[in-house]
Amino acid sequence: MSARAGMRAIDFTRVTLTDPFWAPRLETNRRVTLDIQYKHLVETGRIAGIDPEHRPGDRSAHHQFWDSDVAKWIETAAYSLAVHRDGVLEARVDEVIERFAKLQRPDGYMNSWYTAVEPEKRFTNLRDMHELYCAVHLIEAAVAYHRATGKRRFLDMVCRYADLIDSLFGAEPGKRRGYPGHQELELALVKLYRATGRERYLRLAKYFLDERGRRPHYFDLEAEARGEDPRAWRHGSYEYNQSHLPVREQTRVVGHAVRALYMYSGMADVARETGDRSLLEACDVLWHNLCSEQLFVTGGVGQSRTNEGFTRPYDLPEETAYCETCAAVAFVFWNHRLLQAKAEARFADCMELALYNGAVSGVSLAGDRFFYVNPLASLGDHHRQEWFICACCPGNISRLIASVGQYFYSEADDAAWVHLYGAGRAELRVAGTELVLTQRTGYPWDGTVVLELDPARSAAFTLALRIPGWCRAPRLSVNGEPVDLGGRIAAGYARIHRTWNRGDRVTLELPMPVEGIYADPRVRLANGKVALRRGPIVYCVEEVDNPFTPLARLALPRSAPLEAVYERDLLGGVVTVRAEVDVAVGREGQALYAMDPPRTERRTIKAVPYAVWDNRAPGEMLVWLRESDR
Ligand code: FUB
Ligand code: ZN
Repeated sequence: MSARAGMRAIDFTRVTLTDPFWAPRLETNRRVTLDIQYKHLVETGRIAGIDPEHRPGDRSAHHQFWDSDVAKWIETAAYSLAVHRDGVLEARVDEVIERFAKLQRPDGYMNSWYTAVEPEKRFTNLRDMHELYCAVHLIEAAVAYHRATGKRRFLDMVCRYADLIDSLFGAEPGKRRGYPGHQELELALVKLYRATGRERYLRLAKYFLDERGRRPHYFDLEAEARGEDPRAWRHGSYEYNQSHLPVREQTRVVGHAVRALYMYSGMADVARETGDRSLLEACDVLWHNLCSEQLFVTGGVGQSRTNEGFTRPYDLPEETAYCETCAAVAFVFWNHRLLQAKAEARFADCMELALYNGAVSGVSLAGDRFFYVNPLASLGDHHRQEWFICACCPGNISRLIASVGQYFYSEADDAAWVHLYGAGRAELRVAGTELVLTQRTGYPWDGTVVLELDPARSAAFTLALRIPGWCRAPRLSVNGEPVDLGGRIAAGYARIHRTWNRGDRVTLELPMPVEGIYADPRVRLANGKVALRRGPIVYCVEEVDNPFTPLARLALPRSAPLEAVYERDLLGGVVTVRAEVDVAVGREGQALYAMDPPRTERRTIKAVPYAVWDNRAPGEMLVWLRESDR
């Protein structure tokens, strides 16, 4: 089998999850989140705001990217409808689509802000105004809805809009050489191309990437045409939206994290469709730069609130970590795409890290509250909220959860790839036959995975099983016969090539002791500290379990045994970690500073998965624990 062997992503509808982690979240997403998101869209005026007559000219009653919030809800609804028919939900979506149909102008244009509020200013400020970003989400929603229901109406509407955009922007004479100020249209156009087969959408996606960062700079010209001084832009450098350089020359991750990661995802998509290796090579350099210098231990991305994005190498703060939910979601998107392109488990490792930690922390267990910002420490004042004025994150985490099955497997002509583990069933097509792959496992709480293969007919192919980067001592057996993994693992996947028959059974054991994780010493704030991880799950301590604040008082001895305990009734059923720690004791009545160190007392701490923090009594939270030498 070749290194990549034509790995193809699969549709999430071919995967049914019955695991203890995602299955309940899928259910909650469908039953609760979709409904309450719709309620917020209605109550905040976002649905009414689609109406072209909606308070024309009244800025205060509208927001420039409301359309995207509504569209992400449609996309989530579509994913849900694809696997769970629901006439009420479908009728609700159809009604919203009809509102967009009424909004759409005869030339195809479809944007509520510029129709109701600033009709004379269409496409005059791509840099700031999210006009093309709103188009993205309409396209993604329409593609998903068409796929789920077979209905063409919305898809045809967005095609007309994309055709208009294509007629206006491009390198051809007479077109404007603009590109999105908030990237993502690149990846949406590839989706539209795949859904329709129309090459013009792929060409346009490629154009947007090729054009970005060229001189003269489009955003300068556009600002001057508006009578503005481009140098007065509040974000200063074009690093903010990654248009400071042509995309193939970018080697460092800079600027707004969500913009960057959507753009890198689009680069991977266009590379895949066009065979343009230079885009993939640029992605590789950027990925390495991000993962070796600026990735949080939770899979969160983007350190700073100021630019909602990247700062400096090894600047990975705790309390002030921004880690927008959307950025973790986009990081999953990007890794998934690079994984298909390169078939290397490092991308699946990152995908898993973000999925189980820094992305899914974005929604409460009840499915009704959301984090925009996902810090690694809290003094007790950071909580999920019902909704936001800038509500990009709720719809992003819900669309990710609703389609999470796609991240588990890929297929190729001669191989079935398993990237993630979790109880459930997948329908794949390999070596010319249908293959039902069933996983029996308690993952992520237990590392034993039994895979049953049911090919429609016996067939020779490779079963490629990811050996997670966190696992030190994997073991494998086929039909009870131990398999020596030495020499079988390539790029992080154990590859078993044989003729597979109905009922064949592979057992993969991924021992998951609780481990201490240490940061590169250049990460200033993590020096002398340790984070706890078990399998794919990163832990934190919360005040509600450990009532000795400030939690910074505790120190985990390096030699302390770390005990994992499954608690069925806690936080939906999780493995917690217990350890004995030293807690510095306050010296009431004494001076602020003294010549003697404080006394310490031994206490037992309990750590819970980071993803589920802030689901109980509010209080302090900490990921990085001080470590002592004892
Ligand atoms: O600007 C649109 C979205 O809102 C971005 O992706 C998020 O970072 C937030 O700024
Ligand atoms: Zn967001």
